Amino acid sequence: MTIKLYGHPFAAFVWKPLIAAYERGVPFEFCMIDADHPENCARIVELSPTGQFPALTDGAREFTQSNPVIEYLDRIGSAAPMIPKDPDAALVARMLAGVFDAYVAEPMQQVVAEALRAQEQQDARRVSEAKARLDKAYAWLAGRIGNGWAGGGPFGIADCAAAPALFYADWVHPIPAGPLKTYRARLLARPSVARVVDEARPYRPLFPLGAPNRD
Ligand SMILES: N[C@@H](CCC(=O)N[C@@H](CS)C(=O)NCC(=O)O)C(=O)O
Repeated sequence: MTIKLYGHPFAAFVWKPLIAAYERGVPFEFCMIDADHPENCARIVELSPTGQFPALTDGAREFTQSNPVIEYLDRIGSAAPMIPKDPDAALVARMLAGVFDAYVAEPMQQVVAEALRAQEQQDARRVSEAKARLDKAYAWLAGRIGNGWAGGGPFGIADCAAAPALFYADWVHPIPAGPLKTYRARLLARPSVARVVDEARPYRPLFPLGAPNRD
């Protein structure tokens, strides 16, 4: 059975299962969501309540939401899992993945979403509120990130969430120098993360704020 992963290579939440699949050597077929693939666009509407991606199918099994998709990939193959086996470590890993999703990736998406609107429809207050949320998240995370991976153990689901969240958040609202910025650099040096960054590179002209000339 072929695992199919639906998404777009530039999409932050799609990077998460891509990184997990590359980490664990899971083979899959990438189903591109764009105007050239109307069949995939029709399928994602069935798979996801809002048509947002990623989604994954494996025969009759269908999942959307990046974190459950990563958890499903843990069942395939024998490489180290993205969710630690230890229950306490697993809870911390899921918690941190949720923090990166809700408090870094989502405010980052809000800033980008405003930039995608026509100028007269842009909501400056929403942008400043999103940036204030990012500042709080940066400070909280900087106090918790050490010299290794997010959960303090091996690379895992929290790092899969952190990589795209911090990558794009730094573009919209730079992360101050310190442990979080250093962690972002550490993530970018990880081969699975470097691979998704490279695969997304051709799509940088889609970034509405003008992609900076750096990773
Ligand atoms: N909570 C979802 C978030 C998914 C999400 O925001 N996906 C974005 C791409 S990063 C999307 O589908 N954007 C296209 C759209 O909203 O139409 C998850 O964890 O998968």
